[in-house]
Formats: sequence, C-alpha cells, structure tokens
Amino acid sequence: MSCPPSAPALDPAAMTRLAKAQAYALGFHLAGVAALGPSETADRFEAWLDAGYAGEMDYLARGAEKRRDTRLPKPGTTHALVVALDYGGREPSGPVARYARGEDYHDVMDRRLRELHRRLEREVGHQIDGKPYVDTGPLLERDLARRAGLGWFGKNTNLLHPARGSFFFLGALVLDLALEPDAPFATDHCGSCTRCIDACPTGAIVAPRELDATRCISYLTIEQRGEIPAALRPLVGELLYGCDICQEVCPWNVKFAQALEVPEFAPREVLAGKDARTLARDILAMTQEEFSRAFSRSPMKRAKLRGLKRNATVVLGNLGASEDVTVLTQSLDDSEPLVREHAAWALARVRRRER
Ligand code: B12
Ligand code: SF4
Ligand code: SF4
Repeated sequence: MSCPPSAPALDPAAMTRLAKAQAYALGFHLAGVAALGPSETADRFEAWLDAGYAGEMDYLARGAEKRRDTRLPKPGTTHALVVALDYGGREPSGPVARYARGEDYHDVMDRRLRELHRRLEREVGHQIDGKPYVDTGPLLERDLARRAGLGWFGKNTNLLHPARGSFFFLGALVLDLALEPDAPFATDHCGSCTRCIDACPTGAIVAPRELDATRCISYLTIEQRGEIPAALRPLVGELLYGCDICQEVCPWNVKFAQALEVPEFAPREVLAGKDARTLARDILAMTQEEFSRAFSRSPMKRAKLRGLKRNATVVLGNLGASEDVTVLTQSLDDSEPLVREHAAWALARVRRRER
C-alpha cells in the first residue's frame, strides 16, 4: 500500500485527540488509550486457570504467557487504542443472548478497527505497525479496557461504564504510535450490591469478580462441546444460547442500557420475535444446509448444529409440553449421540410433567 507523504508529526496529545475522534466517527461508543506493558491482573487470570474455571477452553491456557504483558502479542507496539461498541442492552430478553442475535461481533469490530488503522496511517502519512484484537489473541481485554479508563470490573466480571452499563463489546488496536494514556478507571461503583451474584441461576459467580465458567450458562451453551451436566440442565431454563441475566439485573444496566444502534447487531430473521419453545423446535427440525443458511455470519455458528440441537432439547426439557413430544421423539434418532442423549433426558422430563 502506498501512503501519502508524511504529514508534520503530531505530539502524543494531538495524535490521541485525532485517534479518538476517528474512533467515534466510525461509530465506536467509547475510546480510551493505554500504554502497553505488564497486565496488572495477570495473577488473577492465572489463579482462575489453576482453579479449573476455564473448563474446556484450552486456548486460554495456551496464550497465558503473552497475557502477562500486552507488548508481547504484537512485538514493537507501544500503545493500545481500546474501544467499546454497544449491542443494545435495552432490547428485550429472550432465549438468545443479545450479543449473539445479529452478525458476528468479531467481524463487525475487526472491520471498523482495520478502517481506524487505515485512517490513522493516512493522517500521519506513513505506515504504522499495529494489529486489531477482538478476542482474537492473548490479550486480557477487560484489563486493558480498565487501564484505558473505559470502566470498572463489576462483580459479575463484566466491564461496566458509569454512563453505559456493560452491554458493549471491547476491542483494541495495538499500535507502534506515541499516544497519551488515559487515567485507569479507579472507582469501584458496585459498592455493597450483590444483585448479579444473587440472580445467577447456576451460582457461577462464586465470589465477587470470580466466575466458575464451568457453571456459567454462557459457557455451557456456547463453549462446552460435550454434555451439559444433568444437574445443571434444569437451571438453564429457557436459555438457548448465551446468558444475560447477571447483566440484566445490574442497576447500572437497568438505568443506562442503550437502545440498539448498530444495524449489524439487529436480530436475524430466524430469531426475530420467537419464543424459546418455537425456536427450539425450529432448530431441532433443521438440516445442516438450513442451519448454514440461517446462521451464516452469526456468532451462533460457534456451537455448530449439534450444540444448538443439544441446547434446544434442554430448553424443551425445561419448558416443553405434549406438543413437543413429536420433535423430541424424532431427535432420539439424530445422527449425533450427544443430541440423542439430551433428547431422551428432555422427553423423560416432559412426560413426568405431563403425567
Ligand atoms: C473466556 C471468555 C468468556 C468465558 C469466561 C468469562 C469470564 N468471566 O471469565 C464465558 C464463555 C463464560 C464468557 C461469557 C460471557 N462473555 Co466472554 N469472553 C471471554 C474472553 C475470550 C476471555 C475472558 C477471560 O480471560 N476470562 C478469565 C477471567 C479471569 O478474566 P476476566 O473475566 O476478563 O476478568 C479480569 C478482571 O475481572 C480481573 N479480576 C478478576 N478477579 C478480580 C478480583 C478483583 C478484586 C479485581 C480488582 C480484579 C479481578 O482480572 C481478570 C483478568 O484480567 C473475553 C475476551 C478477552 N480476550 O478478554 C470475552 C469477553 C470477556 N466476553 C464478553 C461477553 C460479552 C460475554 C457474555 C456477556 C456473553 C453472553 N451474553 O453470554 C458472557 C458474560 C458472562 C460473565 N458474567 O462474564 C465481552 C465482555 C464485554 C464487557 N463489557 O465486559 C468480552 C470482553 C469479549 C469482547 N471482546 O467484547 N466469556
Ligand atoms: S452469564 Fe448467566 S450463568 Fe453466567 S454468570 Fe451471568 S447469570 Fe450466571
Ligand atoms: S449487579 Fe451490582 S454487584 Fe453486580 S456488577 Fe452490577 S453493580 Fe456490581
């Protein structure tokens, strides 16, 4: 790529103003700067891994060394422009978590961060070494975001901003560019509140800011590849994919959650307006081709059709009635043993309820 001749160098403060203005112009809702260096909460992260809270998410342990220091994932970079993009916390609750109803946020954020990078290069008139991250590398994004002044760690572990709540994605553009760091967010606005801990159906928030992912419905319905432990299935309730409960009950979200503004995050047709049982039945009836078409570019593809069908049987086991017996009986012949086992569990539950 050829760049225009170098513009006169901007001092870090002016460059930072310009970089943030470009981030806001691209639609990001928050932007802050952190100097790269040792991660302040790396010990917390490692203690979390050692406790076994990551479950099957082996990829987290593989990057552990680099997560200790934010200069390591992309050597040569010095600063991060950390951004947040809201995904509409005022949208109604439903069987699919808000973050997963539209286009995959990795792609949406990555596109915008790459454009931001290009714009900064145009402004300075030369290439800038750098890389965008949206869950795509060994970076503790919440840690970096807190250091860039974007919010505090809520007791539910989500990063919360005092005027936006927590229904936003985080992303970072790490750059070899002198910028002026923001002050790290210092205040803990949770106080004595424990609403998220009390509301979690599975008791996954084992202590303030400590999440046992292996009990979290988000993990169980998205990341877990095998069986959902039988003892936890009834607690999953109507949640087919992901979970927003500990965010929904948070007073900061009750007050400050924003209307959906990013068109890419609007619910796709296959989900729009469907209750949990209807959606679960639709998913159980889907072929692989129908699944690929309905969920193209969706974050829900991560669970694959077998994972979604497993989740759908659990939902019907929890909410289903006699009308659901046919589809569950058909699922006893599913090609996936995982789906067959969960369908048998669900059928037994429905029959017990209907007796
Ligand atoms: C693995 C993962 C998960 C796992 C584990 C979540 C977890 N809390 O650890 C599962 C699958 C359960 C999950 C679920 C969700 N996730 Co997730 N997930 C991640 C991922 C890839 C890594 C997180 C991680 O490293 N966890 C390990 C723990 C130890 O780290 P941590 O939660 O970040 O906690 C830090 C601080 O809290 C601090 N800390 C820990 N304990 C203590 C104690 C004290 C006293 C202090 C001061 C600090 C402190 O240290 C930690 C390390 O820096 C990040 C992206 C990324 N690369 O960071 C997205 C990310 C955290 N997830 C995100 C989202 C949106 C979700 C869901 C809301 C999706 C959904 N609706 O289902 C839920 C929320 C569940 C919840 N209550 O956290 C967003 C969060 C945005 C935000 N506002 O915070 C992220 C940042 C993705 C993104 N790019 O936007 N997720
Ligand atoms: S996402 Fe759901 S299951 Fe996970 S900690 Fe929050 S309330 Fe509990
Ligand atoms: S519900 Fe209460 S304790 Fe939990 S994150 Fe929100 S303010 Fe903090």
